Amino acid sequence: MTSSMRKELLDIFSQHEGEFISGQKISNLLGCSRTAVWKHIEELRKDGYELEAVQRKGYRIIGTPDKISENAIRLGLRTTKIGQNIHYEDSVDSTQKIAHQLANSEAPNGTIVVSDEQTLGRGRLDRTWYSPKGTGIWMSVILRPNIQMHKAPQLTLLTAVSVVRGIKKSTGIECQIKWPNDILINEKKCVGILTEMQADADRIRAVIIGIGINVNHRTDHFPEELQQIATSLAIEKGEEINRASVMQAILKEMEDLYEDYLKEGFSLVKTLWEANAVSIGKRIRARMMNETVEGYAKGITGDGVLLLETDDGKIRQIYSADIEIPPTT
Ligand code: BTX
Repeated sequence: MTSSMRKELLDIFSQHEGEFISGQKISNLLGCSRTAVWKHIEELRKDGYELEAVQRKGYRIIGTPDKISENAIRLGLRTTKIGQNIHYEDSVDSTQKIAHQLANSEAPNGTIVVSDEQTLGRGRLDRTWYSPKGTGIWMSVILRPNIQMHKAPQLTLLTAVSVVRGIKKSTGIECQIKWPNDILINEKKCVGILTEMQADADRIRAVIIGIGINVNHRTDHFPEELQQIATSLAIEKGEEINRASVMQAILKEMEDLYEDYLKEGFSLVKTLWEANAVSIGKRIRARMMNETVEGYAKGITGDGVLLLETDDGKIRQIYSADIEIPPTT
């Protein structure tokens, strides 16, 4: 079966999710014989899709393989912009790098770059992000918001909220956000978010949001230095998780929240973010480039800046830092 035929067939199933579609209807839509339809269905089964076939009703998909190919992401994706243009590769150095190139060549708002593996996944401040093959979600989303440049960090917080809500909806797992960009489960890091920008002097051309999610890693999959601090959705849930469904749920949350944000501003994101943040109301230590400050995390400003009350009662605005929650004595 050609890949375009497979895509068309998956599109048909996607448009009728959960319903049976008769072999005759599929043959009409694809413009091929009933025998050819049967062969295409067998090909999908070989690809790992579980199809139920019932006489006089037809076929329906009841299980999808844990693949994050373009087709797998598309089947069941309920967005209209974010994720509609998918750039997928089996292996890349960093999806951020490709997304920057695509953003430079006019890729539309909502384009996503996804890979099954990253050989040089990037974290903040030139740190590395461990992104082995077949286990995680490694993706970059290109947005082209018409907002003032200083507001771009709000999109990191918007993404964190979307990821937490998408993971909850697709797996039932509750995550917490640690300002500004870590997502933790039981105090271990499961997701990292990296926001970068392409801008002219006074205008954002593109915001490129990298999202890395440990999905099906077992503890011994992580390098030793990460085993105590990192976790995956599968470790926390105790079962393998379908990466495409998690990705689809996140993209849907992100699109809905992004539309609200562009219309109404930051207030909904702020409320949802604070409701899911682990550090707010707690004593924290903020490690910055040149100093470390301790105090109580009071909340975030409308611009997504962290407010920290130090022991002498002063409020510090923290723009960029690594946050630790010191053990209580
Ligand atoms: P960060 O700088 O906050 O976190 C990086 C730190 O997290 C590392 O120094 C290491 O201690 C730890 N770490 C590395 N890999 C993992 C992992 N898989 N799980 C848990 N902890 C880890 C966070 O940066 C931003 C990461 C963004 C990753 C995405 S993936 C798609 C996109 N492409 C790309 O190159 N980066 C982004």
